[in-house]
Amino acid sequence: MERLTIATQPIEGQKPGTSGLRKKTKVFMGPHYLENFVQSIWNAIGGVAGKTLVLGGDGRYFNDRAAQVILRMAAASGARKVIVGQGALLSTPAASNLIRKNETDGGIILSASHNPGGPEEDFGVKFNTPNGGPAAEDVTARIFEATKTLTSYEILEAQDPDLSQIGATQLGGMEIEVVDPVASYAALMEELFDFEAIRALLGSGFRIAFDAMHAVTGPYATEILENRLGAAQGSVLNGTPSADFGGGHPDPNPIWAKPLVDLVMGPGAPDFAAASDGDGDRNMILGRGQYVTPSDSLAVLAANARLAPGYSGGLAGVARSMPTSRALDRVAEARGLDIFETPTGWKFFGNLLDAGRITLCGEESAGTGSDHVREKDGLWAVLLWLNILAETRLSVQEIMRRHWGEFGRNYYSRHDYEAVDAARAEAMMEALRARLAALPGQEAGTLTVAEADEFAYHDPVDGSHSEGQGLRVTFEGGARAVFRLSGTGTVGATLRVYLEAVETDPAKLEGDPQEALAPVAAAAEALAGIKAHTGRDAPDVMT
Ligand code: VG1
Ligand code: CO
Repeated sequence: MERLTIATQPIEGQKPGTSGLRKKTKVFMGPHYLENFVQSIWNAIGGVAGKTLVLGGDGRYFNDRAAQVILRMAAASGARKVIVGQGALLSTPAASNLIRKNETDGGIILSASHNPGGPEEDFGVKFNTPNGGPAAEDVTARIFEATKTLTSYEILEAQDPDLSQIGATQLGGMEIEVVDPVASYAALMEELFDFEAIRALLGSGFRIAFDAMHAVTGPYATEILENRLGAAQGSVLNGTPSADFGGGHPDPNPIWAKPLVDLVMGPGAPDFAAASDGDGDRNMILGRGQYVTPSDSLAVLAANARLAPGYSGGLAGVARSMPTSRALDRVAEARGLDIFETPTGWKFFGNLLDAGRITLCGEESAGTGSDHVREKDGLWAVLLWLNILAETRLSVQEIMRRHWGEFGRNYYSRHDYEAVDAARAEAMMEALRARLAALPGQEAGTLTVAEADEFAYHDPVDGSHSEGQGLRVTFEGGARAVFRLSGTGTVGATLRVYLEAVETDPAKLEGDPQEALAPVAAAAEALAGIKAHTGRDAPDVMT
């Protein structure tokens, strides 16, 4: 086994986005591309000599090859040990759990999350720090800086170690421990939730469906929902991970998981249904005849978390990303909980969770989680919902009616314009940005602007500051429109327009969201000129 030093040159554009570095798979497979980025991670964290890391991914195309390259690079740079999920598979929350449980020096997750996979689609690499969470902005900035000055990387010339068998092996003096990807995570879930109560619910004729979308949660959901909780066999749909996610987008929303939505809206619907994304950190919650928006789900979980053993002591506080609806704020206010508003991306919750300022947090993009790990966690959200349903014996629809009746309803929808010409999208944002200060008092469609600004975040724990985190316009009466460019796309720019309207009139709590939001959508168009700037008549995706 020979340790090689390979000469290389900086590769442009290796700048981590909202969640790690995401590019077309072919780009990642290009000469030195993966190696450069991984060596830059090592360089940015002071090397990996003597360190222990966790490694795994969502099973997409190139996951297996990339894992072998990273192992040989870790060994060449003197890492002590790498803990790898069997078959190089780990869901994102399970990787976070292993990083924490084993008190490691961090880990690498191979995933482009909800983006499609395959040779023509997307791949991604993300570094998580010893707290189990995605690297904070100062670390990702150091990684990016390192990519710009790189001249060589270290790699071992060796045969591929066998990652298909659980157990310990060696690679050039480095220990590799191949672990069951599910075991430690499932044990953590048993600590947090009342499995007996959920088992009783599922044994009482309550039927569930979980769509793993051909992605990494299949084995987790099968073990936890079917084997341990006794859900009927076949409750887990599309449960075998595949390299191209069955040719679909592993994105749990009403567009990409439409068959599941059709199932709960049709005859013979199950009582509860859910889906998760490519890497298992997102969730979509459904009940018979009911779609629960992620923002509402977060609010419901915050209001009812006490019903689960892991949260029976109450919540220290809660947080949501800025574009997430303010349904959570209503719960926080009613319950006297501290609430924080952070920029988009899970990395911004890390400090609040580490400092014990919050217990629960979430994003409108179908991510909810708690202080049990430092990532959002799809199956965790499903289990907390099931625990709440087991305790209350209410239907999902009844839970939502009760929630809106108590707190009011924040109608909410996100309109995405995908693969827009980047310069045109930037121009739209720039034009709106320039007008923000002048907007208060102006009319936009049938609404009047109350406040407008560009969101910046001051981290109350470490004092760090993040600028340019989305343009937000609040209207009189409490409606809101937020504009942001995505940091996870791989083609052009994706414009996200987040729309919200508050309703407390008991007679208007069960309307159609797009109808309730039509005045806000019209106001957003009037203010930003989306159609003229992007050349698009309508959004590509509405969630
Ligand atoms: C999107 C979501 C954001 C989420 C991020 C990573 O980012 O909006 O809320 O944290 O994806 O989620 P952006 O920059 O495209 O809006 V995942 O499940 O893709 O790791
Ligand atoms: Co994800």
